[in-house]
Amino acid sequence: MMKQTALITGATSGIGRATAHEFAKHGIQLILCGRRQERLDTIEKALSKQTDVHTLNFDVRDRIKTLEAIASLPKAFQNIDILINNAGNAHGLDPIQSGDLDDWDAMMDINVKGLLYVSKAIIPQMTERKSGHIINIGSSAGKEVYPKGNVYCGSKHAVLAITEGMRIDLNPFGIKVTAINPGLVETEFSKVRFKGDSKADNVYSGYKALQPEDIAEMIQFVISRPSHVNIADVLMFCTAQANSTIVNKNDS
Ligand code: NDP
Ligand code: 8X3
Repeated sequence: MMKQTALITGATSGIGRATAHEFAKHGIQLILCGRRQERLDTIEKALSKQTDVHTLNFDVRDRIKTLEAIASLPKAFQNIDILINNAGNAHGLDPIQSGDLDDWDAMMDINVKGLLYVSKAIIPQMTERKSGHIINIGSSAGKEVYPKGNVYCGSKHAVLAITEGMRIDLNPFGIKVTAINPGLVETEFSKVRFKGDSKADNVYSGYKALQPEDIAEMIQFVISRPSHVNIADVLMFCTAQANSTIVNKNDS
């Protein structure tokens, strides 16, 4: 079988980085994207023993830079079989009446519009080849709104609607489209949400949260199904979490 190529956004941390490690184990050629070049270099160094790696440094909010970066790929990395739209974060946790406009811009621009810009750059080659698999990292927050989640939840509901739209429109081309929707995963997510405030330390304490590797293993499962099988939508919680608001913090 020909070597597969995957492009992962948000590969410098958390779920994206764990997915890069998981894919490398399976010999999948990697295009790793993010804004922090030093981290991309470190991951490239670690994984290039297992597979071929190319890094792209761009901010998904910048549509020109996004399109230019993907257009700059060397020939050996141009045919992308798997797109992991993962870059994103929550910014702030405030009631709607006191939310910060910069936080709102960041969430809509990165989680929603950034996902669209990256997809726009890659979908045409998939429709041309009549193959490909797009995996959008949504969230349980895309299925259930929680207090003070307002705009982050809105951005992830949008990711789910866009995922369904992609699946419909790309259906004639045999392209698979999947949403993976995790609950609480212990990454840098809460550090970013709380802008370095120590509130972030409490989010994953008192129970065993999902680890980024748990999501990466699910992604590997999803991409390795036979060609007639598409896992359309996955909701994943740690055992201690029942929904967006109920977490049993006494189970550890
Ligand atoms: P991390 O903060 O650990 O990773 C976020 C990644 O996104 C980083 O690699 C970061 O790279 C990248 N990123 C952020 N902003 C931009 C930008 N403007 N341009 C390019 N890349 C960007 O968080 P997670 O791994 O947890 O988050 C990954 C995805 O999973 C997100 O979409 C998040 O919403 C989703 N998710 C997370 C959950 C959780 O509980 N952790 C649960 C459900 C979903 P860099 O800063 O180098 O650009
Ligand atoms: C991340 C999970 O519950 O913090 O999307 O929104 S949550």
